Amino acid sequence: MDSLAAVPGTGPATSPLPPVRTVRAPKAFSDLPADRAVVMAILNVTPDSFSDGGEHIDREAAIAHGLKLHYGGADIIDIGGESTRPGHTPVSPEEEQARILPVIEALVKAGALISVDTMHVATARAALDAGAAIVNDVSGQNYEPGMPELVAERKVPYILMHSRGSASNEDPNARYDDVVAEVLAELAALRDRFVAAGVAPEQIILDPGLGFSKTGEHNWALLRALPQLTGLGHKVLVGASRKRFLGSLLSVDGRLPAPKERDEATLAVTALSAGNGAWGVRVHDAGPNLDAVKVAAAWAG
Ligand code: PMM
Repeated sequence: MDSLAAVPGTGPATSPLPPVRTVRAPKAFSDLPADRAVVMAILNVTPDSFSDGGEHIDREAAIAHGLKLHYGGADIIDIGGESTRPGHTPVSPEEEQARILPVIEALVKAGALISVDTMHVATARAALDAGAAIVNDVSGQNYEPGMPELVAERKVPYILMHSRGSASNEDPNARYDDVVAEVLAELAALRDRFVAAGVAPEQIILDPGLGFSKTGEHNWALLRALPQLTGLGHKVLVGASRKRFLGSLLSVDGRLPAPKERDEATLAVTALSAGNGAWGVRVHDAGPNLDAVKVAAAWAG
């Protein structure tokens, strides 16, 4: 016991040594590791997100959780103030900003690299002014006018996620003859519109948008097609964490495990995504996912 306690991260809670995952996290996009997939940790400052909704709506709780993610293995913290869950209550950009800006400022001060998860140009701009370094936009085809111009002007990385407009698998748009071919074509067309507006191709990170206008079968087909997606020539981000299709996979007698009971399945998706060329994974539980991407990198050699 005593000899184990000399190994960082294995000691009791009172050990003077910090846990091994307490790394110096990247402060700029250019500091992100290139030898393994990147871990983007989710921080929803919302009352109604499907997994962590309501847990961090209080500002102090959100900052505390962000610090835990920052010191616990996250390379990037993705901060959002509006849930995308089906049936969510839309929030005004003003309310969204009131929720997230103080949290962004505090975490930037602590040295964290922040992306802002927003569909609103005004919120993206305010978040960048507050120190965020990346824009994560889940609006897909319905992006707000002015978003490409803002991203071009600020020269920041932009996560362009596929969506036909809804985070519901019951979305009437969730119909495809060939989900892989259609999602790839729609992402490429959107990418071309952003590039035409002056965004450099290197700024664009593509995301298949698992669960957004997609059923579980669509999600699995897109995960299987990761090598084709990376073949479009951009970094690719995968957001599977705790999502319903993992719940359906694990369900027994029709009972779906709660979102937090899907973390081990999430780790499996993380390792396989990293092993199939994903640049990054967007996850709730930073530390274990960091371990998983390290395993995938070691495996790949
Ligand atoms: N999923 C959600 C929210 N934002 N952003 C990207 N880029 N990719 C995703 O898959 C994605 C996202 C919904 O999940 P949450 O409610 O846990 O944040």
